[in-house]
Amino acid sequence: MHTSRLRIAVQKNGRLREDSLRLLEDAGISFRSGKDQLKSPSTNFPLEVIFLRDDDIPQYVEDGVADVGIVGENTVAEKRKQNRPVKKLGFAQCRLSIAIPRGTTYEGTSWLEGKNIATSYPTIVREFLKQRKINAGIHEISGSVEIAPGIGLADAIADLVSSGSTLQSNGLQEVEHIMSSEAVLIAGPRPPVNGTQDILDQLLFRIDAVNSARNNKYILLNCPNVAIDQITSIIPGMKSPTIMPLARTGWSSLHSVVNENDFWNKIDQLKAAGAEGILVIPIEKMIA
Ligand code: PRT
Ligand code: ZN
Repeated sequence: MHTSRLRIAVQKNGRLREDSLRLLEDAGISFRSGKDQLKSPSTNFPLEVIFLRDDDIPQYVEDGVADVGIVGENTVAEKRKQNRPVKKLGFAQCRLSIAIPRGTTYEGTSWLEGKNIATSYPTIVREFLKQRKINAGIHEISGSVEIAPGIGLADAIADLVSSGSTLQSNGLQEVEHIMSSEAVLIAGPRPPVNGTQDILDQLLFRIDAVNSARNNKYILLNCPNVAIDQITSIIPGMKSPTIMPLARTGWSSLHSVVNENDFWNKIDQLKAAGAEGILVIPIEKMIA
């Protein structure tokens, strides 16, 4: 039995909060809800959530005030604290890009020479420019970066982009992709103490089960027995599909698992191979 708890830092308000808490809940870790709390101990797992601004999470994790934290890779790269990325979490995907006014001819990074770039990511942008031997001014602003060119504050911006609609509605075009980012679980520089490594291992095991389930679907279909081999090669599943005879002679029901990413492609192949009555069902947890 552990008396210790793993302290995990989660964004207090913002884009990461809901998905971070949902991941923990899907991993079977429950909390008493309450939005204004600074700390929330789990009621059924030796873990405590500490709610912080995302910018502060790398420092708190470095200092050991939190054992682990959930932040964007962009924040980890910007803050440059002693953080170890432990696991990518598959949400909050975005990219940090440079954008300039639409209609401007851009012939490469040399366009940026001598220009002013507004950004909330000065460290990452400075490094990007240094590697390309470009001299440009960096104007650090903390929010609404996309309006900077329009009000004459900067020639270009470097900001996070997901759908691209913010750039679009501010008359900007994306010209350089600096980095891709998603939410990541980070740990501090020192090895965890008092049994928290065991708790972290259990948490990571559960996160894997949740994320594999999210990325896969359970699939059931009917097929003529002559098509079983071909269909098995299309959807081999975790070990191999389950095959059960149908009451109708010469036909079987085949059950397997299919990855979300090539799902539609597989469905087309299955139909071509003679599959009928295809059912696709979400999986709640998946343990290999
Ligand atoms: O208050 P606190 O400091 O905790 O929050 P914050 O305002 O710094 O962060 P928040 O909640 O906006 O974002 C937290 C994290 O979410 C970021 O660090 C990224 O890792 C991730 N993330 C993913 C994003 C986006 N996608 C995103 N699209 N963060 C911000 N944006 C913004 C972007 O800055 C721009 O204003 O959304 C706009 C662009 O979106 P599109 O869809 O129009 O392209
Ligand atoms: Zn922030």
